Amino acid sequence: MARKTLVSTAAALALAALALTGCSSSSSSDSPGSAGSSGSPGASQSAGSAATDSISITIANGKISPKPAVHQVHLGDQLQLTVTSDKPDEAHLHGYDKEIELQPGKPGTISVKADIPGIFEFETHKSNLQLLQIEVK
Ligand SMILES: [Cu+2]
Repeated sequence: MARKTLVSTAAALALAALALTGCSSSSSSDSPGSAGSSGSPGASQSAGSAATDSISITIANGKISPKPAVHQVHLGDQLQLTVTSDKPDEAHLHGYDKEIELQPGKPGTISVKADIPGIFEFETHKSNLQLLQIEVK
């Protein structure tokens, strides 16, 4: 029950973040990060079916924010991982084997259906940072 509350709070936060960043369009918003409002620990759990879990990560000076964590994703959800790096890099979601090129200051998004259960790493290849892990179940 307490758990339910947490989950919906996280979902609400995720939604708020989504609304703020307008994430599906890569237009105009060229200021990454800001505000420090994101980063509820272990966020992005969604109740209900086939929700979208959106996670945004910023890499600056080799530092990742929010700090790497394990994100729980419901099997069958749509997962959206957005990364903004201050250097050219490559982000790779293991298990699903999805890769994107990152250009400095430009958000790159990987969008997959979370249909493979397990724990997978999301990392960068050039800077070799582990950005987060997803746990799909
Ligand atoms: Cu990799």
